[in-house]
Amino acid sequence: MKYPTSQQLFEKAVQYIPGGVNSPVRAFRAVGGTPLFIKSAKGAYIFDEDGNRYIELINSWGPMILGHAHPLVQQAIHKAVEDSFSFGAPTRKEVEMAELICHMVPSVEKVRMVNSGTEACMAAIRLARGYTGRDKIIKFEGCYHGHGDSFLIAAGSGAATMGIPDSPGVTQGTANDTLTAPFNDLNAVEELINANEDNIAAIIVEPVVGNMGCVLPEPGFLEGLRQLCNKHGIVYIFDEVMTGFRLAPGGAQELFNIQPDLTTMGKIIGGGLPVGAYGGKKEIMDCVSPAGKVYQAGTLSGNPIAISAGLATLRYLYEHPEIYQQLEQNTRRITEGIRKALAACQLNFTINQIGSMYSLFFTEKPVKNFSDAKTSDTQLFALYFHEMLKRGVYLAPSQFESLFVSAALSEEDFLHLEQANAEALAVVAERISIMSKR
Ligand code: KE4
Repeated sequence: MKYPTSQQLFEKAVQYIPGGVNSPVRAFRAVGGTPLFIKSAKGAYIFDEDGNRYIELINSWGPMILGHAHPLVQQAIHKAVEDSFSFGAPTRKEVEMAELICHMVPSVEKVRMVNSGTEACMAAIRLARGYTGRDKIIKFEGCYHGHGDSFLIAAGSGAATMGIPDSPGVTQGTANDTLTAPFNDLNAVEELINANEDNIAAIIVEPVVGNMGCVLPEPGFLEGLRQLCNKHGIVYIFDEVMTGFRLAPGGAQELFNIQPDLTTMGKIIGGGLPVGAYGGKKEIMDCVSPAGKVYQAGTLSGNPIAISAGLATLRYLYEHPEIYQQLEQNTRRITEGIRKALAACQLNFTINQIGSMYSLFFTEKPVKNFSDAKTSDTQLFALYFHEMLKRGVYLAPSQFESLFVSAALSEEDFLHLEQANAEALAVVAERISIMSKR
């Protein structure tokens, strides 16, 4: 039987699904061409419906830190399905998951499981508002905290990729309660606080940003936000949906030694299945229903299959902390190869990297906030993206996304990546040379 190709599937998909995809950034709108329809994945590789194999540097936007279909995670899922799929009642596994998260992330004294990072972030700001009795929140331009209305203001990730950082459908009333500042700009935050004294419930930040591409906090920035939150009674929320359990067993807050009041989590804690979570100080979390009055609920929250996949993943990371050094080395190996290729082509583009996250920005400026990131040449990025795809490497189809390196890459994969980057960036350099002669 001849199976439909990605092209045929996409032509059909657009008849039934908006834009043919169930999440916008997958549509290749920013890079052009037909999105790949993925058939399977294993370790460091994904396989599309046309029988092509790619080395994978998206890893489902973060969850597949161990690589795809890790045997331990697979076994945990297979075992869990034997006991049926969903009960809508408390289970032993949810207690084990909560205990493990609290152990790995000490600032989290209590935690509530939900089904996505969006849910976790929506719940966290509702909780901050309920706890403080205040209305406004501060977020940062280019940061993305899911598609909750309050966050689709100057949002990064797919919203930035699609050129709609401020989405239609978000009411002015909602937008009025979301204040924004440039990432890494403490003065701008202080000005917002002074202009809205005693009415700011929370500051929510990606401690390392993934959603404008990978952007690191400047020294003192995260600590400065901590001090401002202490001084003004503001709830400090680390959105660690991406960085949690990726940058260290305890996430970015372990790496930077900062204690937020609340942390939102997702991706890795589901091991590839739909899981989110929010947690933090007992005093704040005990305001969540039914312990307190801040309402939040979910039919599939704590789903036993998803929790089993997440538990297997987290337990492996907890029991093998050496993996984080390996991930850092793997990622530096890739970025060093890119630096070599850029130098060989006399290109001076910017690379940001931390742990197993990195981005190559097609700009010569340092990238420390969203304005810097937007100086990138997205046309050159699109050319690079497709040149890498041709060479069997699957990158995020947007300049405004971080890449995620898994532990599954082999020596052969590193050599392949180095060669592909050298060739793809030579094509980019050639294009620049042609353009400059016009
Ligand atoms: P989800 O609702 O997509 O599980 O999580 C939302 C979210 C919250 N916070 C951060 C820091 C995030 O990165 C995300 C989601 N990340 C994007 C990738 N940039 C998900 C990919 C997509 O939207 O398809």
